[in-house]
Amino acid sequence: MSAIIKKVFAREVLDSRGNPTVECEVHTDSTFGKFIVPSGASTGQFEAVELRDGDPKRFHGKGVLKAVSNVNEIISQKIVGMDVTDQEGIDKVLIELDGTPNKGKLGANAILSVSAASARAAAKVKGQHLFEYLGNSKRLPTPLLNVINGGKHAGGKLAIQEFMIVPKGFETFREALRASSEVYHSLKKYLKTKYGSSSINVGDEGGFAPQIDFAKDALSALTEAINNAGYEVGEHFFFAIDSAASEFYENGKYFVDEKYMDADELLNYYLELIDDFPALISIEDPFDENDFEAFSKMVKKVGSTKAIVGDDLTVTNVERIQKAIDMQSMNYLLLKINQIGTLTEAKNAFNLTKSQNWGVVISHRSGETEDPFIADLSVGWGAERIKTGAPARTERVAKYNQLLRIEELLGEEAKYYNQ
Ligand code: 2PG
Ligand code: MG
Repeated sequence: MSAIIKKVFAREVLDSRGNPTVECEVHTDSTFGKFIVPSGASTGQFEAVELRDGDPKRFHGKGVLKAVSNVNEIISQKIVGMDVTDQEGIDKVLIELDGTPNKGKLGANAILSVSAASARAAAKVKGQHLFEYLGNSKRLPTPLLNVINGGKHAGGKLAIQEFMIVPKGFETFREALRASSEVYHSLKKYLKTKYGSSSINVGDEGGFAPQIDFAKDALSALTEAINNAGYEVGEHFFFAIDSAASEFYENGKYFVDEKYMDADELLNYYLELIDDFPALISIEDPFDENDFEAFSKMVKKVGSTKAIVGDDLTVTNVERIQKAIDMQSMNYLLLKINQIGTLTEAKNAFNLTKSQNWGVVISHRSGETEDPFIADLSVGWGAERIKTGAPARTERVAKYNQLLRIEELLGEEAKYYNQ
């Protein structure tokens, strides 16, 4: 089967929030691969640029026709004729063609659409499943399921953006997902009884967006839900949070749980939360994205037992990850391919993180699509964890369902991380 790229074509489609995004198809003579680019809301200041048209007459300025035309008119000319299995070569051309440090010229959305669609097409050319093409690992990641949405992903007062359940006490991914779905539904029942029916409206990532004001009440609700579903906190389920703290940081102060705090006070706040909820095993972006120092203090305090995860801090960018290594600011990377724009650069970020024996969470965005690419990526690369929302809403479930299929395909060889 010829591996030569014959056509590269992009179009504007919608994401899960109803905003436009880029879908790209990369064709060879006999097959093609496609990819739809996701989009964040609590985006890090140092992420690669998502190119938007800014034309107020279309999609309130959010159109992506420029990015689409950059694929169709500029990128395609350089990529057509290349070997689709040469991922590094393709990504190198994309990076050089853009020529800026933040992909601001062509747009990381344009660039990533081609990079990831190429991988899909290449897997087909080689007759492999995407996860096999991407890497050799056969482990299924532990999911972090975001079942209570706060911050920018919901309309309530909860400052902390994500309250996640982590099913660790299970033999297989399928069992872990089943139990998580049970907890999700038992949470729905609990929230409705305790906080009223408007509390079961959902946020951007499919988790409930209840009128809860304090983080400890959200974690207590998770505890109740887990117990009511017949499971034990600290045995079957653990907790993870994503503070996305840059979103509630202004002029040197963080506003959480109706209080203004400086970085030291916020650190104490987290330590108390951990004391009250020892099953809280992972804290993402606990401080502002520029405060490597505060992250580092947190690692010193709890890093031997807790995952301190860099997302907005490191934005899947090797330079920022290197700074986090130099300052020992984290011990887990949140990896989002659209933060950096090509698979090769995302892989470099992964490898650099692994050189420290740190863990990796492969993550969705709050604006997602039906594309399950990151499910395959998490298995192929062997990431310990995946973060892809609640076990509800198709753009989230698409990834979990793909992991079920992969686990089935791997049969005896499949292993569930339980990390
Ligand atoms: C995050 C993500 C995904 P967003 O902060 O980790 O949950 O949110 O895509 O809005 O940046
Ligand atoms: Mg985050």
